[in-house]
Amino acid sequence: TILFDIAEGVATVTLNRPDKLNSFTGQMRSELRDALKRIESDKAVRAMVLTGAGRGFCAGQDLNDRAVKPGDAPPDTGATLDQEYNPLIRRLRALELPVIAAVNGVAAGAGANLALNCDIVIAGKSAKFIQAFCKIGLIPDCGGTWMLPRLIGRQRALGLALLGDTLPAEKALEWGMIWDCVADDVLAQTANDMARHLATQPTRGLSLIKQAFNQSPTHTLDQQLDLERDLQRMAGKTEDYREGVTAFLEKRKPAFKGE
Ligand code: LHQ
Repeated sequence: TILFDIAEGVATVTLNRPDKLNSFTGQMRSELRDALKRIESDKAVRAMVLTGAGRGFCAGQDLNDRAVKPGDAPPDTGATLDQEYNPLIRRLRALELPVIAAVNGVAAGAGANLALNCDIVIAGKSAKFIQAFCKIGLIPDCGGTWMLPRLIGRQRALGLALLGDTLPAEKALEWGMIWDCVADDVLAQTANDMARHLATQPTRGLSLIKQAFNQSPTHTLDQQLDLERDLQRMAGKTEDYREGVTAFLEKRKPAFKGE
């Protein structure tokens, strides 16, 4: 249910249940977890692209898995989040390399918020984002209630969450929810080009940037200044920093190793 490929320092993870718009089954969650684990342990991987096969990106939880027979107790949705989705989101956000979401079609429910947890979101023109949860009596999960107001402000975030309206990619771009919106037929190439570029950059430094931004929303300015000092100290000790300065002074292109 997941396709996995590594080339030129880029791991491409493709959600692959196109008939069901790549909605999440337990198997897909565990395959995605394994893919992220492989990326964590492979030093040659220095950027990741997450995308979907077929006409959808991901339609969220597979609702067939959540059907309740009359008389049966409903499955504990909190436990599903605790044991399966939340660890995936934490893992994705903690990856020490840049993650690009190439949103090729509809991203609904957990699928929308999975995309928004990537570092850079690029969508095809026909893509759309739906906080579909309210339509089945649930609340936005996978970090949606944390991420959305920070990306687009409380009014727009709460409106999307309460109404479950479809947000087309171009409007998502206008609202600052995503990085870019490109023609459908160039989406995969655009994301791959960006990922290949990022895979040649100072990976350790980029991961420290990510850490700073991940922590910033809960910090005061004083706390963030302290964090910047600590992370900059680490960045300043990397080989890539040394190479970056040397290459600049020698007026040549730097050759970063990611360390
Ligand atoms: C699907 C799904 C789907 C199964 C399309 N499941 N089959 C966390 C923790 C624990 C529990 C619960 O949930 C969560 C988090 C969540 O993600 S909750 C939110 C779950 N997602 C949704 O509510 C979205 C449901 N899907 C839709 O509203 C529509 O399919 C959208 C708007 C995404 C796309 O609409 P269309 O482009 O018109 O496509 P379609 O509806 O015809 O779907 C194509 C096929 O995919 C169809 O199957 P079929 O066999 O009839 O051709 C759908 O049944 C199937 N599919 N989403 N989530």
